[in-house]
Amino acid sequence: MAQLSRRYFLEMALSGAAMSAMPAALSSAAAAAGKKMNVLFFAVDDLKPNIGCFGDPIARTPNLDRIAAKGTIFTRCYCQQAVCSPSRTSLLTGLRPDSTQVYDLETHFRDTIPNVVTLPQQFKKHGYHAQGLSKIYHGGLDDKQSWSVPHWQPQTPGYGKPENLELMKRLYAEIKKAGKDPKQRQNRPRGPAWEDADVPDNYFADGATADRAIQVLREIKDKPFFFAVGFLKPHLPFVAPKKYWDLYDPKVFKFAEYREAPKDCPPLAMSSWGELRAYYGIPKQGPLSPEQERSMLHGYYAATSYTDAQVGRILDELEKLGLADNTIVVLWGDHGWHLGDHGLWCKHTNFEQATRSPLLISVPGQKTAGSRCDRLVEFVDIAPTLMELCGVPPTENLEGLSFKPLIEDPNRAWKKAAFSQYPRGGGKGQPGYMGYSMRTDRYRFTEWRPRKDNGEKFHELYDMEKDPLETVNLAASKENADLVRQLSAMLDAGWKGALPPR
Ligand SMILES: [Ca+2]
Repeated sequence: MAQLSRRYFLEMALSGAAMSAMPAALSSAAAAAGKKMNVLFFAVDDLKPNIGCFGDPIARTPNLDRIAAKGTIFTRCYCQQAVCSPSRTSLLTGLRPDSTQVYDLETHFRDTIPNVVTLPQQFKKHGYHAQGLSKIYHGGLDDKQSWSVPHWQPQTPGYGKPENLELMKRLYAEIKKAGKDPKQRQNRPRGPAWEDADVPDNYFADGATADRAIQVLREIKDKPFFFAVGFLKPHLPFVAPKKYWDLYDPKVFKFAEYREAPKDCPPLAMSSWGELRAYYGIPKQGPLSPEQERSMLHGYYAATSYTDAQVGRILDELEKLGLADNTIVVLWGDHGWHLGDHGLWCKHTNFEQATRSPLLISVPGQKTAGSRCDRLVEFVDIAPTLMELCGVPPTENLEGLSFKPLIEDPNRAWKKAAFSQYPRGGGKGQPGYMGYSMRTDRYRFTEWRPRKDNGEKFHELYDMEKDPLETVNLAASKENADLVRQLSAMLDAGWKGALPPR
């Protein structure tokens, strides 16, 4: 029976065939009552898997752990490009960056693929109320067609301490005085990279978003919904109410063990972490001071706990309203983050720390509650999975695979590789490079291809079993030439070549 149902699910997933409204193996009391499955969809900005249920001994994330206890943790999930808008666009369309043509923070997918039907839009088309709060698409790049009602953005201050509010006023005034518009992205002044103001949760955006989410749940509880709630933390600046900083003794934070570029790696692999350097008081060149580094670590964890608490308030309301039995809860962080490893901060690379992203899902009635799945999955898989779980037909040309079979059986055979990419260089008429990266069970392999001409390619190869910190690029060594050739062929075969056997 188990064997039969596994094959059945795999075939369903691969063929993209008509979906049953509520697959038998995941049926629940909700199905018996004839209720449709809702989706509560949490998008967390810059959250890496430094989370209790992912095995982080420091993180205080009881509410993310609550989702895990009722669902599945995906320990090896990869984003398709380690920066906000390309990653989110890919996830929300179920298409990879080469199909969306969104590689930066400016391009809107309606300009490149105007007729695409997004994940929330498909739910809307099939009888669901689709609503989004705060950052779901990247800031300023919202998509009206995705939602049943206008998207909502929190309007809250960026800092809580009077001296930081004063500083921001001064920085804005300086930019205006220089004849520039401080509201434009490239001119926007940056304040301190962290802050521990003693303010209530809803003083900042994520607390206000949770307040709004609770109100919305009460309004939409009687109709099937796809409800997307975005959180801005732990994105920089690491501004969180003081009580979340107080959860951690600063002495517990350990600095990254390996702090250099990998031996023999091409310079293209590295970033200059310009995002962090734009913040007030951060050096424009060279490393952070140990004090700054400790504050960065402390701030990242505090901001994560702050968001975790907001997730918890919404989960409480879901339960209070009696919706927990027919609501799938899914939570993801849009990419990983370098917390000092390789001497790097922020995202913007193809390394494991930037591409590996947290994914949690709980499906009411799932028999594998509390399970951990170590198979390779990708963000493009989320759209087909949610459509299948809710009996919503799949949109056209999806480039991911529903991982519902892994929710059923976390140990079954699955994809041979997960794919990410990152552009480097270019701009001002220069085509630059695209780094195509592939995570297999054992290796990370990256090929930097010139985007327009036939110039030189550069390779990176890391043995993640023997060298999980990616300290040595093995691609440079002649003895690995055969392995590089094999992995290169696998990269060329792409995601279709990495699908599980039927
Ligand atoms: Ca992000």
